[in-house]
Amino acid sequence: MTTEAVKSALRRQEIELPSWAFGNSGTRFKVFSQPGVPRSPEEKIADAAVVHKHTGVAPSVALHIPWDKVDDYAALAAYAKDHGVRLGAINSNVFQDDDYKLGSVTNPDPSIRRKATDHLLECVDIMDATGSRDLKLWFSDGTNYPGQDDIQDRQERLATALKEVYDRLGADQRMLLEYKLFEPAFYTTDVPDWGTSYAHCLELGPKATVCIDTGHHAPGTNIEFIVAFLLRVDKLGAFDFNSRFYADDDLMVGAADPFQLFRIMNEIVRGNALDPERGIAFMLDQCHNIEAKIPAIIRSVMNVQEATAKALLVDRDTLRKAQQDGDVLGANAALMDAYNTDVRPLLAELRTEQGLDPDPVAAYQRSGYFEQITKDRADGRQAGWGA
Ligand code: LRH
Ligand code: MN
Ligand code: MN
Repeated sequence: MTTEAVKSALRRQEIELPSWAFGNSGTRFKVFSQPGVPRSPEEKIADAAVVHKHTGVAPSVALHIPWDKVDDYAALAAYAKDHGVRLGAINSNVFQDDDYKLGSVTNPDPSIRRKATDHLLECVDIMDATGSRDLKLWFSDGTNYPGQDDIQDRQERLATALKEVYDRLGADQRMLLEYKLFEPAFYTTDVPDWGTSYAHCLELGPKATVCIDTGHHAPGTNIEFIVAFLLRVDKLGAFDFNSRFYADDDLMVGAADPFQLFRIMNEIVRGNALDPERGIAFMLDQCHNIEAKIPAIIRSVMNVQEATAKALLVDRDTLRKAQQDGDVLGANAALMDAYNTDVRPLLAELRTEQGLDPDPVAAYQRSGYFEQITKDRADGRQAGWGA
């Protein structure tokens, strides 16, 4: 690919920001508060717009309901538009009510299953108002002890609820089914892996696809293989990007394992799946517990861009030839050459061409935005993970 072609692909790239990453967060031991943190969905959107302003590639914000509950979602979409961004995926939340102790859509109690499914349907109503394309579902449902509930019945209950919500989707709306190995359930989880998600999506139809959260696997899982498999069968819908050292750490994407991120983006480029037209949503799903949030999100966006630039630089002809010749070392070298390229000058040049500062973090630090929000948001209740 020529440098111009690489730049043009990078210019079209889009990365979606999670509203909740701008709120306070922590672990189950402590939630830390930071100065200037948003107090409302509008302020989260304003912060996301600042990330977009400095990077140029983050034009949408995902909402989490009810964390981002407002009376008028159409007005919230208009607010986003006024700030130069749009509302993205609607994330459902059926994991924080006392009612969901034994599960949401897989709960043994039909009235709780009804309540959970109604929430998912309400999220589709919200999508109608915001113009969002994607409904993202993640279920904390599972059990802690062998025998606690019937595993097969729970799969049946899950399929029933998914079908009801799937049937409610509009022509241009989609369902993303996210999986996670464990946590908060410790024995069984009802959607624990990509295979389970894929099987349910297949049963549902073309509007249901898998969401890969990079922090939701057993250690050592080959995520790029999952990407390759799902791309081939057109069932990859989205990523929740973040990085992890141990479990669902939700650290900045590219921080723990930039090589893994490159390998994932390499499959995306290989499968011609980078362009927004292809319909794969590249979202962040992170928590910035101890670091300043806005610059951490800018850094995360840049990390995705760097991995993408390296993947675009892979010499596909050389790689293909080496693969066909059985040249193991040559093929590996073709990949590593691209990975080991310093793409920061290329990205700085691209930003300058786009009228952006070549160093988005420095530009943000100089902008005075942090000082301003620290003053403006001194009073009132800050948004937190879970509120
Ligand atoms: C679950 C998860 C899911 C939720 C988000 C807050 O661990 O990754 O995507 O919606 O965290
Ligand atoms: Mn996630
Ligand atoms: Mn997670």
